[in-house]
Amino acid sequence: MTLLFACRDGDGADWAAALHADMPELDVRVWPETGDPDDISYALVWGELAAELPRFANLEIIFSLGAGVEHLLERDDLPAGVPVVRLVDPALCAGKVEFALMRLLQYHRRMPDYAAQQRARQWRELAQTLPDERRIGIMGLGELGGAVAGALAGLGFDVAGWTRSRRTMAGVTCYAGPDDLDRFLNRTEILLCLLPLTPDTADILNADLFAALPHGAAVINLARGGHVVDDDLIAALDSGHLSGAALDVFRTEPLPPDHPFWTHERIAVTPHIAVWSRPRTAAGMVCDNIRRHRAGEPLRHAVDRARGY
Ligand code: NDP
Ligand code: OXD
Repeated sequence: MTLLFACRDGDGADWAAALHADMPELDVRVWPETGDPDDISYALVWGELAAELPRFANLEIIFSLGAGVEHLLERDDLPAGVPVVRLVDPALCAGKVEFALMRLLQYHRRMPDYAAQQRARQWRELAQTLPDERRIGIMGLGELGGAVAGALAGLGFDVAGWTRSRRTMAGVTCYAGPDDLDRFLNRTEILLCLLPLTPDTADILNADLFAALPHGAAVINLARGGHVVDDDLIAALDSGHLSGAALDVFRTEPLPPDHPFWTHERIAVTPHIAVWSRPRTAAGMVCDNIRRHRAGEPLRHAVDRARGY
């Protein structure tokens, strides 16, 4: 029973130790030390190393080393018929809530405006909005978006969410599908994107979507760079329609040095650090699924390949 850990920047030794601690009988190999490719029954993989997967003829489960799976599903050489499981890690979820709240509260409390005032040595009190008057919209109410929505509702914000299928959630106004999108956007002053990247959601943060937001809205993208049409975002900020954008993810990562996002005064850039999956909290989910698989039980957090998430 052999698992290959394949991630260029990941800490293979820490992952191997955490997987062993939970499942001592698991033989863990760390890429590029794969040994005989036919031994590999499980792969825990991230990024471009997904290109290696067709080499392993006896794969039984492909685990994504992150919550997102587009790095796997977008490949046309992904081994057919092998289940794909994504990482759902309580610490990853908590970290996402923490980072999202930090960004949302910065816009809610007008921190970018105060930063501009500081640069101009200006002492001026700006109007404050109470949480129940602040309309926040979250695209995606899954593991991550749902947790952020719950935390915001707990703080008393006026929260709405937009999903593919219709949902109900206490304290959150729920919208679903393309027909509801404009109504959801029209009421959203701070928009947070936590959608998976799929053919339906690629380029969704575009000129039409920005135009449907109220004047002065801010946009936060903590999902994938492929959701944003970069030029449309810059145009919406330069026209003054959007007041700001906070971006953690980009079409090309690292963000190229000459990309205009770096220097735009209304854009906050972070280098895809909203949250990381950690071996101590995430290895258990991988081992649990291997046990389930061996016992013939359904896997948890398996991805629907056709749906794309
Ligand atoms: P989930 O699969 O749990 O949730 C996805 C949500 O998006 C669901 O609510 C789903 O709707 C909704 N959705 C999917 N497609 C559509 C659509 N076409 N229209 C409307 N809603 C849609 O994902 P997670 O919450 O775990 O993760 C979301 C994404 O966050 C990941 O795919 C990843 O790309 C990104 N991420 C980024 C990180 C970072 O550090 N920047 C870290 C971790 C994740 P429904 O409820 O109807 O299924
Ligand atoms: C993820 C990520 O998908 O870190 O987990 O981007």
